[in-house]
Amino acid sequence: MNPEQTTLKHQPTGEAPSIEAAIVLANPRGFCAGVDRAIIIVEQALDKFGAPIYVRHEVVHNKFVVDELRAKGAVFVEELDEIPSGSIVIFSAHGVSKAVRAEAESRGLTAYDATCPLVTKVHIEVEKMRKAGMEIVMIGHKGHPEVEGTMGQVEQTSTDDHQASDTTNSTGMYLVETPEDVAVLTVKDPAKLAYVTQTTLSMDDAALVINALKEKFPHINAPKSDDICYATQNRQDAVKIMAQDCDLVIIVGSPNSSNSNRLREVAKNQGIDAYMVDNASYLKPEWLANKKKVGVSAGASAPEVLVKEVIAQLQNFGAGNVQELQGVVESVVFQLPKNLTSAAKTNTVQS
Ligand code: 10G
Ligand code: SF4
Repeated sequence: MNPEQTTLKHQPTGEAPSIEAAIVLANPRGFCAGVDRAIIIVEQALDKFGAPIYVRHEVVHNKFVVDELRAKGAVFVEELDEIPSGSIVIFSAHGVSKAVRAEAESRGLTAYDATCPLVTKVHIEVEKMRKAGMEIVMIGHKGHPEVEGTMGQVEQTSTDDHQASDTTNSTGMYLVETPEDVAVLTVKDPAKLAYVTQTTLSMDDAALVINALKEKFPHINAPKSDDICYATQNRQDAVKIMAQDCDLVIIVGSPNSSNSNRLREVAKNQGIDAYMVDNASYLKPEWLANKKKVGVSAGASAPEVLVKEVIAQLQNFGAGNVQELQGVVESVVFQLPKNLTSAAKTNTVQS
């Protein structure tokens, strides 16, 4: 983006802050490779097969993205029994349990998988660990779809009526969120234990939980490579650096976006005001009062167009020039699912 364009276009019209605050933009911010891929999958499915295309759960946790796809013909559902047999379904970027995959098949649905490959990597890890006879502690947020999907990679026994998001179940997986959860955790055999994490956790909070696990279970096996993904790490690092020089931080992201919430916390933990907004209409002019530097970033599911609108609104409130910070350049690109790219187009218009 060209920061100059943004600064030239907007004249202050709102309640002016008492000091003109400069704006700094974090880098990297916004869409990660998994979100890019997931949106393209829905768009390509719509293009190839026509509407309706069913999507299990919000493909990514962003209202703007979901509304745009809905307008193009995507139908978002929470459960597969809302989908007519024979339809097309796309699994969200957060991943699904094995039970959901099996249900899609038994309901006669054609599934295209928008699960981020870095989430799939954790799924494979879980399967291997279980096959090696280990119990697994998952560090994650209860009720989040990624946690349900990852916990659901191991089979439940027929007598097990727990939900995949329960903190413990007979699958040999345990869910913990905090060091306090670790303190009360009991496992079958501490010598055969491993852990995995949700990909979008706060790196600092996860480190505390991992330390607690290592202290309590010194033989616990760590994942081969970090489960917290590159995009989460880069965005948190960038906000941390940016926030050191700011007295206000705005994160663009929807309320249900876990990684966006974590970015707001990272800024807040630096002892400054930090707010998360779904779009520019949520900004309040009084947030800028007496602020000298406003940092702006966006969660991995928040489109850049919303960042531009937030900058424009901050400038309407009286904020000044935009400075874009330098950061890690990301070049990760994921391939689309083979069954989608090889599928023949059926959405042909009859003449
Ligand atoms: O941060 P969460 O997991 O809530 O998801 P999101 O859709 O807001 O951002 C993209 C991240 C994922 C798809 C989870 S791997
Ligand atoms: Fe994939 Fe990370 Fe993006 Fe999640 S946040 S979709 S794991 S790249």
